[in-house]
Amino acid sequence: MADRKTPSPAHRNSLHDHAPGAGKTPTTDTLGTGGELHQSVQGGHDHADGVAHLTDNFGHRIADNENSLKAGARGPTLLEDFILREKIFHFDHERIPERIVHARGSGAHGVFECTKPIPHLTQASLFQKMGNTCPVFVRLSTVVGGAGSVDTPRDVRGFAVKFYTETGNWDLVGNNIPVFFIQDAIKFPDLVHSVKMEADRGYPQAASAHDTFWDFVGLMPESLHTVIWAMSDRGIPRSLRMIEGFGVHTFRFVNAQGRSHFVKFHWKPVLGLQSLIWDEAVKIAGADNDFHRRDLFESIDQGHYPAWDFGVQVFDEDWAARQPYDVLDATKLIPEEEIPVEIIGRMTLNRNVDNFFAETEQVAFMPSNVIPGIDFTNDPLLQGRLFSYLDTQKSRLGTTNFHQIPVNAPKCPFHNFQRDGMMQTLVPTGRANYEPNSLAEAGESGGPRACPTTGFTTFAPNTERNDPSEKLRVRPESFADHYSQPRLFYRSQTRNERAHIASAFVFELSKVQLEHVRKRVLSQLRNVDETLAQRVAAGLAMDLPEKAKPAKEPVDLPVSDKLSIQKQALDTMAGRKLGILVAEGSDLTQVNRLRDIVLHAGGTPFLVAPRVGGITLKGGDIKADGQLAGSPSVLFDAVASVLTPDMAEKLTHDSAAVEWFMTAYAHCKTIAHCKGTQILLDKAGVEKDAGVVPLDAFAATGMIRHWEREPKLRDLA
Ligand code: HDE
Repeated sequence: MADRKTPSPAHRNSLHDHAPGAGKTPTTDTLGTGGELHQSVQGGHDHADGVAHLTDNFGHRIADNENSLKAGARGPTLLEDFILREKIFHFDHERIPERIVHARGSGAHGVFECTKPIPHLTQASLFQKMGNTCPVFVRLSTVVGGAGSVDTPRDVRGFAVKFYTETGNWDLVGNNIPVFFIQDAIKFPDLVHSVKMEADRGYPQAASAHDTFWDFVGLMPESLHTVIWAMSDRGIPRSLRMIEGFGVHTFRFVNAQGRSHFVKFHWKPVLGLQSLIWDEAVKIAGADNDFHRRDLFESIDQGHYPAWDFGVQVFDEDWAARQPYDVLDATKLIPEEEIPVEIIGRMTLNRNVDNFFAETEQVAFMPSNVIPGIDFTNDPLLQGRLFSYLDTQKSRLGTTNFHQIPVNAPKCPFHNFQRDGMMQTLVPTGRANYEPNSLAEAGESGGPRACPTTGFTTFAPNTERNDPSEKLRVRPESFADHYSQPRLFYRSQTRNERAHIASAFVFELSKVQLEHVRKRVLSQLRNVDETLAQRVAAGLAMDLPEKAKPAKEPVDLPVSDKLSIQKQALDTMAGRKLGILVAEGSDLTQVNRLRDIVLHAGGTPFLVAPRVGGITLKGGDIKADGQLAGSPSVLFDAVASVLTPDMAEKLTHDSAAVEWFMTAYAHCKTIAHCKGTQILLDKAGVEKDAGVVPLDAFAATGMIRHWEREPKLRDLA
């Protein structure tokens, strides 16, 4: 493994520059920072032999960190022990409420660079000049599970990006699926309650395969589009570095002349899209609970920085009005074949967090954080979100001053008359805490003033086919077609991908206890695609129920290849991991050859051996990266083995070794092997095919999955 990269001090501190009292004073005229009052947690004033003295939170040095103060050596502990009390008091309060959704996430810092300026479309500062850069913080998450749940459940993934622009923070809080389950914010608590663990029994954790979720789905056909995406391979990504991101809603771009266009935002992973196979996802949950978190952390740590191209689909109101769906409806996407995604920037994640709690846990995203040049639309889901996120931060972070937490603070100056509140860490000077004031006329600081020319102005013309004089609790007629787009999605998949979707429905519905719920979902699926409904019914051994009556008859839309992962798969080893099985006497030259191929292509080789400490190969001694039983092949994109015939024979009696090949084969992975390994392959039932190759064919075969093997292993009919 490569050495851990240590960022330069300047780099590390970039986020902290605007922390209260940290050198620069971003808030000079109204929010004096109190300079010397703010000592850093690391101290810096108090070193002995380069090691800081241990103190309590008020700076008192601690002489003994092993023993509490007692009345006699075996006596009771004294209340007087302020050191013990402070330590335990603080510990007792370490946890804050976890996010009600997206509780489990991984964060990283990075940079966004504009690669194609678009001032004609938007005045957003970061898109004005080629090469403009701005720091970002990204949090990628699962939705349903709690903070300590697994990384690989079938779920949507959150894709939240905070751009620290020179005109303020812009939060693009999206998902890895371009549509959402519901059309109106008022249904969000119902959706989330239905999918989270059931209220009486407290399970299942991090899983949608249970009664209440599917009950909701069957009764809310608008959810089907997102459901079919979640049931597809998109719901079980191989890596957080290999997911797309979507802003989901239609937003507005507004240019300097006040002209507006609609826009949809996209993130496209440079490493390409890749997913797991369901059986793999299940096994990984046991083999490495932190599979995605570890993968992201390690790749950044090793300097393999994940990157995404940032793209936009831009269109105007006239185009929108001609579509068979409403662009304000978050359950609809715009096929890329209709409006291509124009790439205008790239984001690279290049620094892990220094502290998980301070940054990843405390980061507060809010879709209401927009900058001049970007504005909202009347999408009723987006409108509800604009309320919700500000609210949630108060209950999660406990104070209206959550914006002062370094990861949330803007990196541009901010000045206003908001004052006080719990955990106020800024020390404003002067008495100008209201406006208008004339204090400047007396030579005092009068504080900041509004900026009509450069400040945020809401895009005024409400042209979104709307009559604002009517107050109505209704769903617009234009939101009524719930089936055409899930049908489009299903029909745009490859044969294997369709089979995966059908299997996912069967798996999930097989966990549903209520017969009428299964039936209702099947009756909905008949509107999506009859063959899908038949496959699912057959998998459950159920008769097909009557078709649900659609509010609007679906139509057939032209197939979109961009909706399929397999149709876009990249044949690359970059970012992928090769597991190499070795044992006593393996040929080191061959091992090194494999390692070089993978490293050269930007991948990671990982040596697996029956014993991890040290091993004598033909050609030298090495240490393995992982022990066989603890490093099952589900953790790798492809496997290779370099074994002497003797060792291979011995390993045929080790179920971990047999399973290593059996599952690699079942998951359609490349298996590159030496002659000696053959006996082990035979035991594992591995048959020869284009993906089972001799070692010297590994470079040409690569680490792509061999889907053509799948019909031999699974019923795809
Ligand atoms: Fe969220 N969502 N959401 N959401 N959401 C939250 O905010 C909410 C929606 C998304 O990594 C919460 O700070 C409502 C759509 C992401 O910190 C909460 C509605 C999309 C994250 C909340 C939606 C998202 C959240 C929980 C319907 C994709 C994680 C903690 C009106 C476009 C951000 C928090 C992170 C988090 C509310 C719908 C994405 C409770 C009310 C649609 C990626 O405020």
